[in-house]
Amino acid sequence: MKMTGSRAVVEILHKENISQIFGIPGGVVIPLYDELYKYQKIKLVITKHEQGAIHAADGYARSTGKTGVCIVTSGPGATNIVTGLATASMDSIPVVALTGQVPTSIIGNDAFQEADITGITRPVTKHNFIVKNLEELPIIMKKAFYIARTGRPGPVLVDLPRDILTADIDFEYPEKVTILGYNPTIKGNSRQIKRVMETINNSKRPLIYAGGGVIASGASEELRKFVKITGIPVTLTLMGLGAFPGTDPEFLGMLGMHGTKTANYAVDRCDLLIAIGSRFDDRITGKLSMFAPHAKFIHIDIDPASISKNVVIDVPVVGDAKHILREMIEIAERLNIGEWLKEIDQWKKDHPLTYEDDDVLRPQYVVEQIYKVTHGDAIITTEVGQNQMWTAQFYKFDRPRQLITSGGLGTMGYGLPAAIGAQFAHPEATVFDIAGDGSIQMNIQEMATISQHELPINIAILNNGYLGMVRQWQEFFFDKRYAATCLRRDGRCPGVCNDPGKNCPPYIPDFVKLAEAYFAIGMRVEKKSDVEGALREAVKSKKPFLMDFIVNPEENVTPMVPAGAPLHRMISSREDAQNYLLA
Ligand SMILES: Cc1ncc(C[n+]2csc(CCOP(=O)(O)OP(=O)(O)O)c2C)c(N)n1
Repeated sequence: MKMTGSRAVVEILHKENISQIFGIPGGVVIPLYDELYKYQKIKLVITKHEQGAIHAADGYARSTGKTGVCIVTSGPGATNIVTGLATASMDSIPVVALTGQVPTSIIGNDAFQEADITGITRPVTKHNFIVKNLEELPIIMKKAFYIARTGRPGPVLVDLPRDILTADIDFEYPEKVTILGYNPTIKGNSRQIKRVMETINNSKRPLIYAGGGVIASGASEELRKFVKITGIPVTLTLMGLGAFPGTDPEFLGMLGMHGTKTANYAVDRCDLLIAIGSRFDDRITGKLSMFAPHAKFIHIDIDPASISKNVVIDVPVVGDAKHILREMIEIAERLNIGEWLKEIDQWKKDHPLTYEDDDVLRPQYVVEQIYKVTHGDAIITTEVGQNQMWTAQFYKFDRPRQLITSGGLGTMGYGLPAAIGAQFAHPEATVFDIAGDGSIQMNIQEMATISQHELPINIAILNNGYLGMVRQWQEFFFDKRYAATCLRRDGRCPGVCNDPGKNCPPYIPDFVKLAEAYFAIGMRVEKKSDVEGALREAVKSKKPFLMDFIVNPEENVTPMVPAGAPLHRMISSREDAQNYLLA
């Protein structure tokens, strides 16, 4: 059928089952937005910043498992999504970003709003394309969606010059696509799987260390079954939280820099570490040469490039975690590891996650109350920093796709737009963005998107008046010099703060007034006894609701493994940090 390139793109989106798009229009993509307007069947959400659009598409993808889509204009529109592409890339999230481009005839002329976006984004996309010949449009789009969602998922960018969008094409969409050199392995090698099971059966102190790959492959149920049969304890990465129930007795908590002592001691002591859909990143391993020093390593991953990248693997299996776990379940049996489980139980008893239980309003308490009020059933997005770590520690995620957080890149400003994507995907769900007062300001403009669509998103700011996580590092490792981390209104701020929490001027901005300016409900909470009531009111309101929790300014995330230290070397205070530095 004859149609314009723009119309063809819209037809393709429909054929790819895309029902929701995020973006901001601009000169070169007007024809595409015009077709979307006429088409009506695809919901279009205009954010206030392109970074908001790509994070919303990413939040939509993480909360559903479907591919998220955003459409932005050329030049600044396109460059504004770079952080979002890198965020999705680091966490293996399927996103397709369509960018407008200046007409093919003037590419390279420094035309108005021209940016070489395929050049700029090559390192932060799984793949990218520019459509230079109209006939290639359908096959490139087919490849883009295929690459984004298969194998180890990731973001794909398609750059669409204006003349491609306006010219006529005899449109036909291919049913299938083959890409030379790209053929992800799904089924694991059966011999390797047998070796895995033999190695497991011969171990005395096995431990499963699972990550976001389990969620991406939809293998949570298989993981749970495998654990129920074998009795092997489980720890999860930040990206993996929810892949195994957070309330299950076999769960040891998150591992790594802010993991539980139990999980980190277990890694240190285990004789077999079974990595499933996780990639041994430095926040997990600590000092690489001392990571799991007594262990053999099994690694199950769809990405062959991840195997033996950071840690030499004894038994690798390349493939999809769901398929491989199913085969493992068929030959799995109960292990005789009572002594090991006893040791772990003792750590659990001796080292629970704690915080001071007094009259002070502490952020961990707020997260615990959010857990209580939402019955553990909310979709939670986070910003980055202490707020993110307290959420990971104190909200028990029982389901996959319940925690939506920027793990690999650690993108401040991610949580609010990601919450928009998640809420659109799950209109009935209770959605919270647990935020820091620094991060939330990086995409605060998306409050307008929330209000425009009357999304009942709950924003819980754990307001400590600092770029808290950086301040914590300054407290522990920089002699308490709070350089450039104070966010209060003062001649010296942001600058150097030596007077934390005492005689300080008010926080800036006034988040309650800001919420009101965006037609949301704003509430400041300063007392511990008011937390639960505020949360109940917010959830009940079913309206955009911002809570500004004024928490203890110098609260720290503990335990903490200092960067570069071995996992068992955890510290919990400035004093511990000093001893660590002196040792
Ligand atoms: C875009 C971006 N810039 C800088 C950083 C470095 N960084 C990591 S955590 C953090 C502080 C975050 O402060 P806030 O949002 O107030 O959260 P808190 O740690 O206080 O909970 C900073 C600046 C980052 N992760 N992302």
